[in-house]
Order: sequence, then C-alpha cells, then structure tokens
Amino acid sequence: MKLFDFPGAPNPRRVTIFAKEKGIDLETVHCDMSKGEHKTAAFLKMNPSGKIPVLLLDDGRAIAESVAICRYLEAIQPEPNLFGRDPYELGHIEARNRQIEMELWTQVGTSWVNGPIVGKMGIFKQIPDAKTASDKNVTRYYERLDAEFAQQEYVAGDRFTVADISLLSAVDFASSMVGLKPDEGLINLYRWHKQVSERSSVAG
Ligand SMILES: N[C@@H](CCC(=O)N[C@@H](CS)C(=O)NCC(=O)O)C(=O)O
Repeated sequence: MKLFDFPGAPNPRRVTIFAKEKGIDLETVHCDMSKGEHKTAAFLKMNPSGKIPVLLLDDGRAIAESVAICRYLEAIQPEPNLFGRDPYELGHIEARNRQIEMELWTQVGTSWVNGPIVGKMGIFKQIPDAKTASDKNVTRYYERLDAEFAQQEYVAGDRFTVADISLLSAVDFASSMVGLKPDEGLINLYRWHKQVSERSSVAG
C-alpha cells in the first residue's frame, strides 16, 4: 500500500495520523503538488478529483478521500476502533466528523484559497469578502468548540476518534498556514489540542 502525500498537506496528514493510531506502516509517495503531479493523467486515473491523499493498493486499485481511506484502514485493522463500536457510536462519530468537515474545514478552505499564500500563486481570482466571512465563521466555530470541550473530553465524547483527527488537522493547518490560530482565551479548546497533540501518532 502506498499513500500519495505532500509535506504540510493537511488531508494526507489525517490519514498518516490515523494509520499511526492503527499501527499500520504506510509507505508514502511524494506527490509534488508544486509541480502539478496531482493533475497528471496517471494521477487522475487514481483520483479524478486531482487531490491527495490517495491510497494505492498492492493490486493497483486506488482509494481517494481521507475519510474513505481511513475507513478502509479501519476495515483491515479494526483495533483500536476509531469510527464507532455500536450503532449509536457509528452514527454519532460520523455526525461529529461530518460537522468538522462541513462546518469548519470548508470555512478554513475558503479563507485559504482567498488568502495571501494562494493569492501569490495567481491561480484563483481572490474574493476578499468571502475570506472576511469565512474567517469570522472559523472564529465562531472555535468558540463553539471551546464551549463543547468544557463539557466533554473529545470531539465525539469521552474517547479519541477519527473526528479528533479531522479537527486537529484543520486547527493546525488554519493556525500555521491560514493565519487563523484560535484565541488564547479558548482554554478548553487548547486543553483538547494539547491532549491530542501529545499522542504518539501526532507527536512521534
Ligand atoms: N475531501 C478531500 C480533500 C482533499 C484535498 O483537498 N487535498 C488537497 C491537499 S490537502 C489537494 O490535493 N489540493 C489540491 C487541489 O485541490 O487541486 C479529502 O478529504 O481527501
């Protein structure tokens, strides 16, 4: 199995953290996005969306999308469980993960494509009003998370799951590359961030 990855790319990072939690050793292929290696005809055969991560199986089949790849890894290595053990958990963790993706990742993404780093690349027409709105949405979402972490240890309750990996990658990318670091007064969010950042899958 080979994972198409690029240093600093937050979505492949979700998969590498997930694989480490599972104790799965993933060989990585350096897919140089700065050279457009994720848009070549060969790459588009694996993932028509032209995005990483992609997991290439030993038999030549490929799986795209971070969460889909994580689901595959959970199926081949069920423990430790990160997607849910019973019907309630399966639904609840899915809901929490989707909220992080749809409500936070999308806003971080809007701020990223309309921000200075992508702006310098000259590949998109920048929409400053969109960035103003998405920056505000991210800030509000951090506040919501802070309130939630006052009540519960992890994103989906009392144990670490795939939803924590999705959130950690979003917060770290937003902080380091998008200029959207959570306000230091959000002590519950920082408590959670420190706790998950110390896991060997993240720190190691
Ligand atoms: N929903 C996808 C998002 C993948 C994604 O946006 N990957 C970024 C790198 S972190 C990418 O390949 N961007 C290049 C592009 O959009 O052209 C997933 O979860 O895997």
